[in-house]
Amino acid sequence: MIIRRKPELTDNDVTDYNLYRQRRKFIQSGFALAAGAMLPLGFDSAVAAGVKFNDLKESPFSTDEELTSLEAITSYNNFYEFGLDKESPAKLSRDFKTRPWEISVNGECHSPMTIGIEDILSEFPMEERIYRLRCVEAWSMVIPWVGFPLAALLKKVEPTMDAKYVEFTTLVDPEQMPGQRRGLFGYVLDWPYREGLRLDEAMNPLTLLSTGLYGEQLPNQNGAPIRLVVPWKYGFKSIKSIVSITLKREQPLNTWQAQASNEYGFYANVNPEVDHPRWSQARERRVGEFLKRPTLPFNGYAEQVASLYNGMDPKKLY
Ligand SMILES: Nc1nc2c(c(=O)[nH]1)N[C@H]1C(S)=C(S)[C@@H](COP(=O)(O)O)O[C@H]1N2
Ligand SMILES: [Mo]
Repeated sequence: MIIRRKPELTDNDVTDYNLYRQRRKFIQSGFALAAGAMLPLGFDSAVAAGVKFNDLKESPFSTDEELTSLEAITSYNNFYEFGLDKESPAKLSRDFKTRPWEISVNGECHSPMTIGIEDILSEFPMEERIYRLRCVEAWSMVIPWVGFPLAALLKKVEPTMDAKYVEFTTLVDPEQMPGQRRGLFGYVLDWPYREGLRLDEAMNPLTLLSTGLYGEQLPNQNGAPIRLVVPWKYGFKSIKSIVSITLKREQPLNTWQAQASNEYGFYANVNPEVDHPRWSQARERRVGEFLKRPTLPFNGYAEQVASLYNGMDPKKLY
């Protein structure tokens, strides 16, 4: 499959995308004929050029908040394999090869498998889900992800009774990922980047494996060809460019926890009341906005996920 490079979009295109979404909602609400009659000719062709995924299901879990611009989502990134600042990933991941790509799903399961990205794209119906992403650094974005529930993939491998956790790892390839070359940035994580979820968190319908955003395949800097999105947790849990998913008996150690266990824990649920040791988590800056806004418990997803943590020490859940 040919991967097109992301065309440069303007503010105008973002507006178009918002219109495109509104129109699709309208059509789905049963007014297709009326909508067809009312919309100006040429509207479709004005936006369709940038849309790679067809037949996207729209998700009931989406927020209707205003989208962060594609420009911001693809130029302000955390992806340490491609550099330590926010601008480097877009530049240094430009030639990153995401085809062929395989993910191994293994560990405590009855039917382990290795599946290629093309099979993932054709086997799992893709949805558009508009989620907030909240970074521990106190900024946030609203991103129209394309993806499918992680639960659908995990069910395929049939977890055993002993599977209690899921571990994810990112590709290791220092040739392609300059951040993995010792010494180049003077600061190196213990690669591969690793993340973990409890099995019930992984099976929660909000937990998404994402293969795209803004209707197109994922840009490299956002974790192509496939990354995790766990909207009620800090952004570092949403691991990019995944090559393996392992069902485990024991709680896995994630990269940031291993790096600085005084600052990062396993659960990393967004909690405005528990400060990061070096700064407050009470407020956040939506990228593109000037004034900060209050941060919501569980990033606004408390209704769906707070019950996963009943009876647990809330201080442990940051
Ligand atoms: N492999 C890998 N995944 C990663 C990271 C990383 O450095 N490497 N950074 C994390 C952090 S801290 C955040 S906030 C999100 C950012 O995702 P975005 O660039 O798509 O906004 O990716 C997460 N996933
Ligand atoms: Mo982050």
